[in-house]
Amino acid sequence: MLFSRISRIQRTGISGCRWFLFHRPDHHHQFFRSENPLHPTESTQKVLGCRETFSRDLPALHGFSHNIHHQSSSIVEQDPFSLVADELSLLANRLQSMVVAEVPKLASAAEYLFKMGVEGKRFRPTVLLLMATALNVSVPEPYLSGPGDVSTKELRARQQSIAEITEMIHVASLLHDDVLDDADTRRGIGSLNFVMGNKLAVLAGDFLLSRACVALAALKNTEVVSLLAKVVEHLVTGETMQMTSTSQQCCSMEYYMQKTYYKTASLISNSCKAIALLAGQTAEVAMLAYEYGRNLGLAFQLMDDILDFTGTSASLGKGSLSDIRHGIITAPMLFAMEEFPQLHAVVDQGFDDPANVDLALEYLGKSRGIQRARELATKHANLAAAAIDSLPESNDEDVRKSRRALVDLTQRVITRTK
Ligand code: GRG
Repeated sequence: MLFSRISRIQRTGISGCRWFLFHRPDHHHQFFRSENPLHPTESTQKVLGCRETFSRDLPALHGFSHNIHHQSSSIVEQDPFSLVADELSLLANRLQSMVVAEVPKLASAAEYLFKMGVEGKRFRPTVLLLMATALNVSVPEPYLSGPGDVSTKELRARQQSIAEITEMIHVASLLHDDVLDDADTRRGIGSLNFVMGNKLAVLAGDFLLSRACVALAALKNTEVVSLLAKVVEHLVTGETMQMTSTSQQCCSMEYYMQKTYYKTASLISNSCKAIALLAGQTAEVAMLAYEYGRNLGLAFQLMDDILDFTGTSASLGKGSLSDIRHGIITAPMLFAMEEFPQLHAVVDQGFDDPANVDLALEYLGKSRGIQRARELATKHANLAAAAIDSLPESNDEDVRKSRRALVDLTQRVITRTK
């Protein structure tokens, strides 16, 4: 039998045509309507300064297998989230208290996405708290800052503060994003702009951002302040790149990866680096922390973009196919375009006409776009795991456990369904 199972999605296109997504045993995905043979294709992309070749086959992925990152240290005895569960609930309480505002309407707007039940996956704080423990290794002599050294407890509190700041910046960006996208849901509930209007949603985002700035300033570490200030610039740059892209930029993998770094990976990568800097770690260790976050963030967004095609709107908390319907061209479609250059003309026409959405999906179904995007996500997940494996050795069981959890997260990111 050609197809192993019918996917979760069974969709009626806007134009009225019915779409079924099949998962095939060979991991090709196919939107039902065509079974055309697939053509090998190869393209070279420049991603964030390094040239990489993405080919139909995998050897081009710099020797990184697309299979699960196998190594002795990746045996996971505990769910990564449960390892930091106590600290995550402290963080939830602290976030609630940090967004208390003088004006009641602003307070209720600002705490909207911090309420129990709509707190999101807490993916970023989990990574950062695990990273804090993973880097809990002695710092070489020249890096010790002398009498000003903070106690272990104080250091942990400062690193927890980075996790809180990161989550506040993240939620602020979600609030602004929903206004820009005119979204009516977020995390399965009405978006703040939908419930309270655009003006209050923008102000609530600004308020969260300002509270994050206050907390950041309190750390009195200018390097960390400038890292996170840069992140906010990147968020705005990435969003603007997406909003203003020309049709040539829309079809460029390099542009897409740069935008993806700005919109998603910069926050987690620079926050990971901040965790290392606060611990007084060496530049090399800080860079490995950054590389872990960068590659994890890229893998995370690539999967998000795949799930926008393959997931259900219930599990994503937003309408499926929302990217393409908003004219946002992501990795699966970019890879499909390499196999079917005719797609360029469809993209150029835009997706206001639902028939164009259906046509693009038809090409995507015939292509290896979903599979190649998945392979790229896997490559970045493996690079993230490799960064953890390159950290200085430690015999401390907590450190090792957190590192295994960070490696485990790289695999969870690429196997997640929501
Ligand atoms: C106000 C800082 C600020 C920025 C304004 C609008 C904008 C500029 C940037 C948008 C950035 C953005 C929303 C990027 C998408 C990032 C992303 C992958 C969000 C989804 O993250 P999840 O799945 O969400 O972790 P949960 O709900 O689980 O927290």
